[in-house]
Amino acid sequence: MHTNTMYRFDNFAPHYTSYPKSLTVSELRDAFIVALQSLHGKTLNCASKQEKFEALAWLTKSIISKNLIETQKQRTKDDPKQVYYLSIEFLLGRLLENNLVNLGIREVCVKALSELGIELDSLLDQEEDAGLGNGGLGRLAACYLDSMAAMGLAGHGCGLRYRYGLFEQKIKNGYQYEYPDNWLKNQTYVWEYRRPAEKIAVRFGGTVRTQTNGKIRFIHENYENVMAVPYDVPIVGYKNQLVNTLRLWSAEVDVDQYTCGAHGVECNSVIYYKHAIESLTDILYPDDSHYEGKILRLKQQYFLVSASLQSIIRNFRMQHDVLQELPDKIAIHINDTHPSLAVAELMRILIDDCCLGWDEAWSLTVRTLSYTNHTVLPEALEKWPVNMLEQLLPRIYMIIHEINERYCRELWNSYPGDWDRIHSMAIIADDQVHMAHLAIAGSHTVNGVAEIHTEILKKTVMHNFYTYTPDKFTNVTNGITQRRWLLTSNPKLAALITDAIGSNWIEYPCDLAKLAPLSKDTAFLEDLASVKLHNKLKLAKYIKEKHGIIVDVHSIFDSHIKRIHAYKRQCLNVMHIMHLYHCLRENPQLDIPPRTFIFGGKAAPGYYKAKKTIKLINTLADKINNDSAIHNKLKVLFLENYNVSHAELIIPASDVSEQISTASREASGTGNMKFMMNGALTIGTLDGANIEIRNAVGADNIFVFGLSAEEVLAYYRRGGYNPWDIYNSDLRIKTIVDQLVNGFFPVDSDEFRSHYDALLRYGDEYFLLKDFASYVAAHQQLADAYCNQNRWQAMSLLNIAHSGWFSGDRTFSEYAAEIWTMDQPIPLWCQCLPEDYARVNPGRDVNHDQVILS
Ligand code: 26W
Repeated sequence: MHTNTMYRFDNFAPHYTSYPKSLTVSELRDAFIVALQSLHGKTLNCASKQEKFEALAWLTKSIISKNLIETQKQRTKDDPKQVYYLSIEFLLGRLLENNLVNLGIREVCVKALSELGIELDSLLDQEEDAGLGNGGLGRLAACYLDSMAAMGLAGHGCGLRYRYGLFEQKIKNGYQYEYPDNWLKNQTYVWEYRRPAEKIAVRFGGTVRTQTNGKIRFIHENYENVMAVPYDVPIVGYKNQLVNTLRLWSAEVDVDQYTCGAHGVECNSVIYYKHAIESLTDILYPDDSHYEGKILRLKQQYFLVSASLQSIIRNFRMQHDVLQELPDKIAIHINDTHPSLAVAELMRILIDDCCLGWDEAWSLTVRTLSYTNHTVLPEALEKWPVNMLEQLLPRIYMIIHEINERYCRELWNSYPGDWDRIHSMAIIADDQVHMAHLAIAGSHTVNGVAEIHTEILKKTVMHNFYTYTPDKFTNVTNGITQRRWLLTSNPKLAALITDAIGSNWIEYPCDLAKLAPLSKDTAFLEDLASVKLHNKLKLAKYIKEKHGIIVDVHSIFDSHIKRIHAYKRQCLNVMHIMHLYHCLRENPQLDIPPRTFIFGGKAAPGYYKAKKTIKLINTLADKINNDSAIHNKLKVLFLENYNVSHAELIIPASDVSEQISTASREASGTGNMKFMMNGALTIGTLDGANIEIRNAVGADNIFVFGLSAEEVLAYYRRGGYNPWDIYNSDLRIKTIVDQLVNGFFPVDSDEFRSHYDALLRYGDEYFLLKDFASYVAAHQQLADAYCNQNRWQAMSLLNIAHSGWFSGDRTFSEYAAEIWTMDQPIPLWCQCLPEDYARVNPGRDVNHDQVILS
């Protein structure tokens, strides 16, 4: 689908022009002083760093505000199709620098502040990360917001304004401890606009009765209203004066319903109610892999969906008289199943509030909604108990019930008598509501996030749905924003690239391919190496300050940063390090390039084994870092409280990117793309987007190992394999596995028993032992390659050169053209014609190899 769409549209010149076309250094400097005065009543000398940060953010926001107003005026006039991206997570990280870059005033700002004796970087560090997400899914949503704004399309996010984001991780004695992430210390977020006038009532509980007056009406009564108050966070387009919004909903008490004295409610009870209701949006669930049937989570999901859809339809009706135009003017995207109640809520609004009949409402609903799946892990698939839904959302449950009845009837017509198939596809089965089934039935398009992932969906998890409606299914490989992950977070590399090929790549990331011929230019490769060294020094400084550990900046910086999960196999990495350590202990003179292994990531608080993995990494780090016998050839670090800002520091400084999930388990991965774009080389399995990265960069410029997805799935079908065979035949493995429990580590002998048992007693579900030998071999190849620095730098450059495909701009233009069918011209993400693209991208023909599972 990528091939035909990206060249189809003419270039799109945004016609929005306004401030800050030409902001001078002195204007900005003076405005900053004024901002500091008005916000804090302070002069420069008396203000703290935090106050200076707030003043700069406030000033930046005032510039954004003008553009926001202009954008909205223009949109009201043009009435373009709007897309709403519904997601329970948006992992924004910090916004100040990104906003300055996107406004095109970062350099002016650096100069203005330096005239006042202030370093911009020191202010940037004051901003709290907005950590409203667990990991990949939330960060992807944030990247798409950036792409949508940069490409000038009317696309908005809808999410929740959690009072506390993903927990703050502290490591004590090697263990993870969780603390509340109090990111809204001052109660407000510098970037948001609170919009109480646009609040929406969301109904919970109560009963439904029918009223027949010629036409059946459903009357919902005795419910409890929770007010959803929107806070809009502006999303700034890249140098196009355009601002979209991320609307975050916060739960508040309906003051009219519960004023003191009214309804016999005591003042104390009001406070109690207020607390109970407002706690709805207090916390982000800290789990990205396990479905848990917690009622608060279901409440959050409905709250997000109901507030967003009511507000979308309200705005639509203010501008349009004909409801039937809804799918032409609005696209609503469901980011994983968490907002899939949108199917039933849209039906409710269309039937109960807008008085449409079922068939018409259903047609509009399906034509408006689309759904992305982000995981095939069976334990992550959401299913809500029928009685919970029925009690909490009685009207919504009635609608789901009806959707299910009709859907099953339809299936019966296609597969008469095939009960097993119908049961496997039903929306309600075994007293549970299957959210993915609801999302598939109620959407016009369903997509996976990497080619192999989509294939696996079609062949396994969603096979029956695919057979039934093959045209609904498509793939859209994930992407990341080059503006944050290269231009902003790696300014030295960005400048080097711009010097070499011009700045076109910022808007047309496939232009990066023009770097490829420079892989033969030794002088350029040396410049590339010095940029990496600069970034490594910066990270080393942070490590020294934060963790008191000195690392060798000439060692290989090998990073494994992501949520801690068995399928992501941090333990396989640990096993390899244990193996290297063993080799060095046996032979301290062993000639290997020195390595610094960097880990970062959070474990879900209830995920016992993942938390033990953190303890294992830290225990190994203590042992290795304090062993003088190995002459500093190995260092291991676990960086505390991994978040977006840490990723921005680690990725530009890394030589190697660990993407070693058990094949078939990682839907896509997006960290892999960020590393690639920053010139790190991937060591990885043929899983998720790694496959497409290999296609893009060529097999010589990536270190691939391990079982293929097909092999893994075949083992699963057969019930696994016998790990003892490997344990007994490979002494390296036996040594390491025994070390987990034989007193090698100075911990209780049962400390890592669960890891030992998972490998041997419980069949090594994630194939660590099976993939170990080929992982070690790939690491050996990697070490050999690193010893030839010229070759290494050339490989690194080719990774950067071929990373343009993984820009979120490309992903987003696929969504916009093929799924949301936007009516605006969709801007190009790539300027070259297909044949030119193939020429500058020898590894990746635009009609590249398809991933097909047999
Ligand atoms: C029910 C609890 C729950 C919560 C979140 C289950 C599953 C999730 C997400 C699907 C987890 C997630 O973040 N998935 C990741 O999505 C990324 C963006 O598409 C992919 O790159 C990752 O491979 C995928 O794990």
